Amino acid sequence: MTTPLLPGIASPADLQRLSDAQLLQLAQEMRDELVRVLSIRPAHFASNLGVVELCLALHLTFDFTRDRLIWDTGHQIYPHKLITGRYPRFDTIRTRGGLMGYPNPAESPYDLFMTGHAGCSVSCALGLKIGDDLLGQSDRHSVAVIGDGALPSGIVFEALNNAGGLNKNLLVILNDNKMSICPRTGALSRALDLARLTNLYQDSKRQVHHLLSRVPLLGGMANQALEQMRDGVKALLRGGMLFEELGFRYIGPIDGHDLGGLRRWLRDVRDQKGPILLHVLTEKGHGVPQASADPVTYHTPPVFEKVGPERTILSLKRGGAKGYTDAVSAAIYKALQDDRRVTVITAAMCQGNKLEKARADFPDRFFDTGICESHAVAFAAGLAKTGVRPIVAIYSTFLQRAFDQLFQEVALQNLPVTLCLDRAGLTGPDGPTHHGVFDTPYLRLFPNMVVMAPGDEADLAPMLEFALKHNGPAALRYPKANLEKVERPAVPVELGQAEVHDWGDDGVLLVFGSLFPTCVKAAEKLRQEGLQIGVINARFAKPLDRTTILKAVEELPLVVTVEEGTLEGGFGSAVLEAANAAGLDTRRIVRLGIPDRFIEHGERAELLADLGLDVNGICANVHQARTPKEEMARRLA
Ligand SMILES: Cc1ncc(C[n+]2csc(CCOP(=O)(O)OP(=O)(O)O)c2C)c(N)n1
Repeated sequence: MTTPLLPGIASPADLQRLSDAQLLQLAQEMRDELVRVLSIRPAHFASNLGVVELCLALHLTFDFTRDRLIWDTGHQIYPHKLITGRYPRFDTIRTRGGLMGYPNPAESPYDLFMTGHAGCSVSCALGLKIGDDLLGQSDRHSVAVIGDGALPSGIVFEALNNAGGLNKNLLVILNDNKMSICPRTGALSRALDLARLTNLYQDSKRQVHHLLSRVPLLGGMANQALEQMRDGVKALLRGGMLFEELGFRYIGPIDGHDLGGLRRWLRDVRDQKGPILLHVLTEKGHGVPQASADPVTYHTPPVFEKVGPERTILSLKRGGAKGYTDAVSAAIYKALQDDRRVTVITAAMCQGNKLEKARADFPDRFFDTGICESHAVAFAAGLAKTGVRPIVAIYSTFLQRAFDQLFQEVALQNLPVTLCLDRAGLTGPDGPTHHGVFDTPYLRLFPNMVVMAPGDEADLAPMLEFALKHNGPAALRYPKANLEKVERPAVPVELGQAEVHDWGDDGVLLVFGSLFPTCVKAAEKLRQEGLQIGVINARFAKPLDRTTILKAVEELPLVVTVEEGTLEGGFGSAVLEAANAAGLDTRRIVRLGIPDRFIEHGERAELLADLGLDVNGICANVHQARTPKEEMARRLA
């Protein structure tokens, strides 16, 4: 039996003493470790399997204690974690207190930025390069690795344009596996396919260019024929020409699973001058047959059973309970059925938003823009202007990339764009890059914008219906959580109207969105403890139901606002502002929500409990809020 090598890799320096055969063994072991750990925990899988050789080749060629490496998005960083001293803790990945599923500078100096949003690698790598140069450290190399899914993000082209213009030494590695999460979309994907087809390697390309440059510019027919030939050959090289025109030297495509070849190419480009784009072809899910055959499912598969050394997966264990995403996807489907004007737009998250059925059945009214959130929102504005009713189905955290489009193209024009904000709240194991906790403040900033949150499953469909009828922009935010329902008579959704679930003499929980069922349970518990605390399902953060809310602040001894979002400028702030503007005593208002710090990763329920946003936490907060200040001071003394 061969001795395992992975446990002996404490840092990339240890790779240097391995033979070629041992490096291949190590690649196998890294894949085995990915399969072992990720079979028991949902996480990014196929993308990581695909970059094992690329990761090894990069660390063998560069010294990232000085050189700079940015993995775009960061979801494919697991092999990098395995060989940068984190193998012993790899078991803990994506659990509370354990390793993060994305780059994290607090874990390792080999991770430069904490990222999880796509498209920033080239900009950051360029900034690093120029900063190092300015500080007299121009020997440091800068490398960005970006997937073909992330490549079409607008910011990437802003960075390529800037880098090509500055003509700095920058290496961009295009990790082309033909996939985003779903199959990639857009014209750029065709250009990359073409580059794949030509399959010309750098040497032969150089020869062709050399030959072409020597074609003399003759007059008449001969010249015409030669020019046509030149255009024909150039057309063959078209996949890379896009980058060449942006000032990059395009090299490739090369095989991303041939470790020896990768190392040779990287050594070659490492010492060349100017911006270079190295096109590397990889297979998403490489080494696990089911994952490479179905990379969409295996992008982030549920827990699975595996057997044998061939890494054959026996079965996927899918979760049973339905979530908010399911209910919204069903409501969107129904809206598409009911109204020919309804369209749905996703920025590369068709699978995450469960829109596959809409994509299949309404191909002319379904649009996947790729990872281009800002475009998706402005595009929706264009659609809305014509009379079409666009729904942008988007994760709360990714909508941040479209802040200015929300302002100008949507809110300023008062266009009826419906924003369905999935994963609004604490998203769990993805952590700070993915928690959707900032949308309420950044949406409620803008005049014309309606900001809603369903209190439970029953609110969802009526809220979407309301948004589609409303003559202006409207957003609804809902969590990454199983559906919950508070049994009660239906109360129609009306603009700026809260739903009074019950009124309590001792105070009220005024809740915006996902924690409504939790608040109902907390109120029951408080009742058993002798307190009459009511619950109001606020439904709207903008416009606020001033009548109901100000009445509560005026008449009740305590109003506790509750939201699964940041307290900085959130729903609670809106309530404080309204009460203050009405000249009411705001000391009766207590706000519960996410404090002003980035929240780590962990299960949503764990994080909510940590933050005092579960039943016990809310009850404790109510008791504390009722304790007179003098009594608190005495207890603390
Ligand atoms: C701004 C932003 N939008 C959407 C996502 C969700 N997302 C994570 S990975 C991914 C696909 C990335 O594809 P690619 O860059 O080709 O990497 P691959 O997984 O194929 O290796 C998407 C859409 C994200 N992380 N960031």
